[in-house]
Amino acid sequence: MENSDLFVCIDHVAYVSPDNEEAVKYYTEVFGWHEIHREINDEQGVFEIMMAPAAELTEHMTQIQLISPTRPDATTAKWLEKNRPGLHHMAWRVKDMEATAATLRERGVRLLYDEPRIGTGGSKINFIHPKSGKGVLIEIVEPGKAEH
Ligand code: V0V
Ligand code: CO
Repeated sequence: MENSDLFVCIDHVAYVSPDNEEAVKYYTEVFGWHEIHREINDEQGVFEIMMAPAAELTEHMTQIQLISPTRPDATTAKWLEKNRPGLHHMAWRVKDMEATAATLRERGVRLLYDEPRIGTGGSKINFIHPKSGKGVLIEIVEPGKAEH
């Protein structure tokens, strides 16, 4: 795959805290961000709220994903035992999950899942392990049909 076809844009940056309702209130009232979507992802053990700088999403608009863990064994709950609330991962949007994952694997990148899992709004997601992400947890996401 050509380098210029691998990634589209930064889809979202994720902020993890124990209290998502408190976080969304602050982002809305103080920072003026707009809530555009919320859901619980049981597999990932997260309650997530997608925030945008405008009421309507436009193509390539980066979102902020506010996350709280929904159970003590969630990866983000374990992360909060070791870290203060803060930035947890960034997500790079891809056009073709299978092709991008195959190219990254060819280049020796460690992906967490053999097959993509389901993320926000029916998207396909996988993660680059922080050891392969220069110390950063990087999600790769192919949006679901309802999104851009
Ligand atoms: C752990 N490490 C991190 C990190 N979490 N580094 C940067 N950013 C993070 N968020 C480092 C940690 O400092 C250790 O480095 C090493 O990785 C191993 O960490 P650990 O504490 O032993 O944790 P593990 O290995 O049990 O779990 C780490 C991984 C886990 C990345 C494997 O968090 C995971 O499976 N993440 C993928 C799923 C996920 O994060 N789901 C929540 C978002 P040293 O000390 O060894 O140097 S769900 C989502 O975003 C959705 C649904 C969506 O967008 O649609
Ligand atoms: Co995410």
